Amino acid sequence: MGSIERPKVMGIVNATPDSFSDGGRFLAADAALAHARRLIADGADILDLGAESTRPGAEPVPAEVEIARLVPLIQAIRAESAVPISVDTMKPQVARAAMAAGANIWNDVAALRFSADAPAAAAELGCDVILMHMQGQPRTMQAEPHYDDVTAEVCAFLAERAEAAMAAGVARDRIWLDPGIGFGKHTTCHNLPLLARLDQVVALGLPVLLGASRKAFIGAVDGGAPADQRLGGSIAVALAGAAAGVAAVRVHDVRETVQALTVQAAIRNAG
Ligand code: HH2
Repeated sequence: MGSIERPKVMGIVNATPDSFSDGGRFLAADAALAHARRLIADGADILDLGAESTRPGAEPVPAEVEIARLVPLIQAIRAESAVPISVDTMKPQVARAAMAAGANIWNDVAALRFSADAPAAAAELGCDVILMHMQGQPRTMQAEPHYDDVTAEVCAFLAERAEAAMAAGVARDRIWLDPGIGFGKHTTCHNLPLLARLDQVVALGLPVLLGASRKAFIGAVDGGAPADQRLGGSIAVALAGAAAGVAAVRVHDVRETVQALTVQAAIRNAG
């Protein structure tokens, strides 16, 4: 038997400014590049750059603003590193600009559904595409999520979106799937059963990305721990994902996650 490899670690880089003043924007761009450098040094296998928050209730960001935040950052990272870059956007025009600037992966939490042009754009770009499950729309998705069988419904959705992408011309070996932890899912009633049956998502036969870092269900399980105190829970989910066979995890705390997954793989390989 060959040795078990750990999942790839995708580090999250937020390119969303807190302030809309020019000074704030400049500082935000600088801070995003510094953060990207830090995550590369910490061992990130992939960087995921986002310029539009998908948090419930977050305001949409126009495409030009997303492009203005992302393109200079991608160029600056590319000038010093060959690390694969993914871009977290629902807009084809942003994906096009990002790939032209040197990004490699389109991370679409809308799974190519929110723009009629999206499937054809993904095919034309020829980049890797992450198709994520979400019930509803980002602004309202946490209002009243409902499932009869969350895992079966997420799997059926992902299989359908992969078929739609391939029908539009996206190559099968470019497609990743993501169960969309926290996207239109009740904190514990939906996220926990889905995580318990992640092997069913993996069994769809395409690489799976798992994004659970610091999400609300961890706080719900651990007595209301705030987002900055969810590292232990985030690592627990990454380890569970690795045991279920996910290909990659999307995390804030790259160094700690790489270490946990490396030790887990070393133990499994010694057995
Ligand atoms: N989660 C968030 C954003 N993008 N993309 C994928 N593919 N999978 C995810 O689970 C995912 C994602 C959630 O982001 P949010 O909690 O709003 O903030 P952050 O970007 O800091 O994680």
